[in-house]
Amino acid sequence: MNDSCLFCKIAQGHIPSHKIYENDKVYAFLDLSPQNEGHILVIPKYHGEKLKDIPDDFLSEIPIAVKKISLAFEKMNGKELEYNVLQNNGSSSGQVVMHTHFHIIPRFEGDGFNLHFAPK
Ligand code: DGP
Repeated sequence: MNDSCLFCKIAQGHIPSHKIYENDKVYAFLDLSPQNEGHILVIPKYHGEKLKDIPDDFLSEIPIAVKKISLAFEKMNGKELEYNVLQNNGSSSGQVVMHTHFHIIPRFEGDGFNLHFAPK
């Protein structure tokens, strides 16, 4: 963990967040600037800027956490959560917070949200 990193501080509870899920390797919380209702961030409890910096034993927990969160949503709401998982890797891809994180962006029929990756 890095004392000057925003997401390290959040994972350690030094900065408040709305926790969604946690285990010894990952922390998941609501995004402060949601792209859609219920936008969640999942981060490793290991400080590394980019995907390549994260040890496999932390990284491998991320998709498992995504699955657990989606199943918890389904159990609570009686319907399946549909979503995009997005990881901005590097500033030119849109990464602003330099602690590796994965966005879970819930999707709803007709929400008008348009993810497109083709260069302009
Ligand atoms: P990215 O552009 O991929 O680096 O996304 C960073 C995300 O982090 C962005 O969607 C907003 C979110 N964020 C930034 N600061 C905070 C914060 O202090 N708390 C929470 N919960 N989310 C934050």
